[in-house]
Amino acid sequence: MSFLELWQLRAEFARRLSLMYGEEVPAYNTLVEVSTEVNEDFLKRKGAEAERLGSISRVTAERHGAIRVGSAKEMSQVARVFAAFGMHPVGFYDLRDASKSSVPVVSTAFRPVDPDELAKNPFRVFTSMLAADDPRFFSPELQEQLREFIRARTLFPEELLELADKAAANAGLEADEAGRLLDLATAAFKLSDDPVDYVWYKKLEAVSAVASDIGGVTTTHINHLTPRVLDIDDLYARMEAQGITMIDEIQGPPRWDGPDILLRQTSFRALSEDRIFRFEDGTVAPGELRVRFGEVEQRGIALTPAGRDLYDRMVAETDRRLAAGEGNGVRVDVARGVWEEYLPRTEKELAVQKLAYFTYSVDEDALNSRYGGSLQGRTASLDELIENGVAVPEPIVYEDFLPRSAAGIFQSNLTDEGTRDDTRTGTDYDISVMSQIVGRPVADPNELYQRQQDASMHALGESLGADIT
Ligand code: OOG
Ligand code: NI
Repeated sequence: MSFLELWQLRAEFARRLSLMYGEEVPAYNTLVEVSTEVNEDFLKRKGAEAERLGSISRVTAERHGAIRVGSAKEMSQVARVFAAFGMHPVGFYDLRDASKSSVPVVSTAFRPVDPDELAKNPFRVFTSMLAADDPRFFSPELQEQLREFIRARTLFPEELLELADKAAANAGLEADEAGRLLDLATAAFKLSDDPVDYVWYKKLEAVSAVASDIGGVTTTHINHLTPRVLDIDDLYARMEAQGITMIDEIQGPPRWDGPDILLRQTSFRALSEDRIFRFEDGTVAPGELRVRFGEVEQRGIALTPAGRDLYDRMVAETDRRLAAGEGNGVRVDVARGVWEEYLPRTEKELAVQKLAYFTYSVDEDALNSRYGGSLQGRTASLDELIENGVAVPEPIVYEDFLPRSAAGIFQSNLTDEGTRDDTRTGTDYDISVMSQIVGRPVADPNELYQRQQDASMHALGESLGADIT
């Protein structure tokens, strides 16, 4: 019998979810096919440079999923499930205020945290919890009904949770138990054909389509599964050429001829799906719901807090210029102008200005020509080594999400704004509250990137025998 390690379980979990979602939402299969073509063509065009932000095998297999749960208890359970796949909570996102529409959720993402694990398989899941206690969205009566409805359902059977704990404790499972874990975990995210209580669903939908998707049904499901591409503009054009209407814009940074930073995403609305409704008089009839969609993303370099501040200022400046009527109201054109003014045009400059995270390798030729082949016992600044070409910065990829894009993605999925009473004060959530909810510490993404960069600087010093300042 063979033993499967967590990364093998994770890769198989991602593969099974992908197969299942492709059956449920056929447009997803088209998206994956087009993504694969885009990546192959990019590799042909760019050669080795194409793989600077991840090997082609990693990128081609790479997906993120999105799921939504209804309570702290469900959040802590899903955390146990993901731990069995080596996926841990990273980052806190509050989407309640990030959107014009009513999006009553707070979120984290479960993902591998070690660079080696990410390289083996980077599957991650953006996981949102309904803020069912937020009085801006839910009246006291509705809060109580929601709590009751969610308390009465079981998203994750006990057998799944126990197997998941065992996998996490033993860093893997034997093949037969692994198979069972994968069956149960995949099934937990399948779109259910249980009847949907029409009146209850519509009551929640009046507040927010996100609330009804989470609290209006007795199960959870994958909301979308997102492949990664190396050229999202190319993908966008090819999908439109296939007759699939994408949302108006690519979210996040614009295309420009400097380094790709953070994350660019776009999406299309999936078709309605058949569901069964149960009406007040007890009759049951088929109907349709349209809650899922297709999304695709391109990932860039992770920014330091200073880089992120700059990014936020660039976004604010883009908003300001748009509001002032510049660029004919085309956001990406305005943003490109802002990027060209504010952001360094090379990775090297991003590294020297400490705006983004990098690991470093040694260029032996530069070491020979600049320092006679050795820096043994000497002191050198990292800036000097970067400028001289001895320390070559390699970008650390952004593995997380952007709240504004996430809100945009939620929003592109809604036809109705929903309701929100802003005269009331919302409930407080932050990363430490989220840690309590999840039942384990939610990591700060910047700490993970910083740790990776520090380890690389340390290794650089060791290999050069130099003291790097
Ligand atoms: C999650 C939306 C956020 C992303 O990629 O930013 C997201 C959801 O719709 O549940 O997936
Ligand atoms: Ni997404």
